[in-house]
Amino acid sequence: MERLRSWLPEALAAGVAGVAGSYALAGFTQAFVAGSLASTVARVTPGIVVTAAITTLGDAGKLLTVAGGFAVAVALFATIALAARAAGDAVESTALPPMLAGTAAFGASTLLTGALAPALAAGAAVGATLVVVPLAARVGGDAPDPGRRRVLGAVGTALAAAGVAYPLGRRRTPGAVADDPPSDPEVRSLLAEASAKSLDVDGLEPLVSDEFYEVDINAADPTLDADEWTLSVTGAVDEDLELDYDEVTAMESREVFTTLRCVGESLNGRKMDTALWTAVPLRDVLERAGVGENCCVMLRAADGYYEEFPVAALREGMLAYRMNGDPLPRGHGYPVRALIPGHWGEINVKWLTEIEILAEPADGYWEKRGWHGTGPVNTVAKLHATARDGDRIEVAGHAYAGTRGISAVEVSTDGGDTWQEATLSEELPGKDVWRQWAYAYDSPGERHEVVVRAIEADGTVQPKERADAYPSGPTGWVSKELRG
Ligand SMILES: Nc1nc2c(c(=O)[nH]1)N[C@H]1C(S)=C(S)[C@@H](COP(=O)(O)O)O[C@H]1N2
Ligand SMILES: [Mo]
Repeated sequence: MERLRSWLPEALAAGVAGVAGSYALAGFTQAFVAGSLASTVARVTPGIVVTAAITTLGDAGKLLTVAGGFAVAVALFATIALAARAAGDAVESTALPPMLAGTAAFGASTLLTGALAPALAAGAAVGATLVVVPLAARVGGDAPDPGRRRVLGAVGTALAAAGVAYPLGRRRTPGAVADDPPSDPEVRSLLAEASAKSLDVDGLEPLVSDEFYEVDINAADPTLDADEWTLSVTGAVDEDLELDYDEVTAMESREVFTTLRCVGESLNGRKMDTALWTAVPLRDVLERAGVGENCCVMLRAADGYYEEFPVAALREGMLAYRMNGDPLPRGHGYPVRALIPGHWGEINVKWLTEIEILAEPADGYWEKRGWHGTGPVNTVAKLHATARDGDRIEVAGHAYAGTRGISAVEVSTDGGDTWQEATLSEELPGKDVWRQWAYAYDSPGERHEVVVRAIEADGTVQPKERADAYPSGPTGWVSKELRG
């Protein structure tokens, strides 16, 4: 026990160094042990916990899985270091522990990630720590007691490893592959149109989102190479098809404004955004494969994600490969994702690799976890901006009804007793795109409740009844209490 405690600082330093070594060569990708472990943590966590994390923690949930991945990775290497020390102690060898620990750390990393170079770096860092920490403890000969020297040596080694690895790994973390400004004249003019049509209210996001939300099951997103990527069409088809990136992008494309909304967001949440996508229609691809009268499709992706929904929705779908004129950012599905107009975000599968036509319905990733998020979106009018100018108050937000379209937004400033029509942003081209609304009024000089509701294109009023995100998406009118 006593000996175990004396080894602990060194073992933890080995844990940190191993993670640092792996990060230095992998960056934040699936080849990084902590990234791969974080994805595993997220996947084996019971659906109900994941659901709670999404609806209550939002983006903090993702941070939590990343932190979990780090903790498990450090603990793994630390345990390896402890076991190696114990083995060395048993045979009274000082050479054995670093070699044993390094080899075991290399083996474990390879098994977890399948990536050799980062695993080698992790192994080397763990092994080296078991050499360096005892040396450092000996050099610091003046410190009062050996226990203290061991802790100082361990902390110093861990900090040094992290300090060296951080900038190296950062450089290896792939980001967006942007080539701005957008060179395509049609993209430029459509983006200019969206910006001109955006209402100018303080704190209101424009019609094309500045920050597009991200939701997926990964701690570290897949890093795909467009040159190696392929999309296969399989299952109940006349003929299996395989398309590569050049074939997809050679098809006749169009620029479409499309809004995405996550079924797991809160009623007035921030997981609804709009971009201009460059996309090719799926209809022609499906025709070539001969999809016939089948009921359903399963889309599969490089991150192991899969979602099932009716073929009828797929026929209206698209393969998107550019976003606002740039290649799809990695976080949004590089190189190719599905866009399924009017449907919840979850079937807009990113990093798409396979379209499997099914003869029978099946459950997708989220449906196995109790969600019903494969259908059309619920209608919503959000209230995100409140601007004041003297006694004037202006409230504003976005309204979205999928392909049903928005014809009006109504605002009540007296808790729903009376209603006025808000100003709407001019429509953007496209059948599946949100609109902004804004409404200015004289402050009543006292606490009052602002309520907003959307009217669909055919006159249907957004349902008033409130429901939580789980399982079928949030419903109800957004309301906000404002002080005089
Ligand atoms: N491969 C893959 N595609 C995915 C997901 C995922 O986890 N993996 N998440 C889905 C969910 S739940 C949503 S809401 C949208 C979000 O798209 P965005 O991250 O581009 O905003 O992607 C969908 N596509
Ligand atoms: Mo989602």
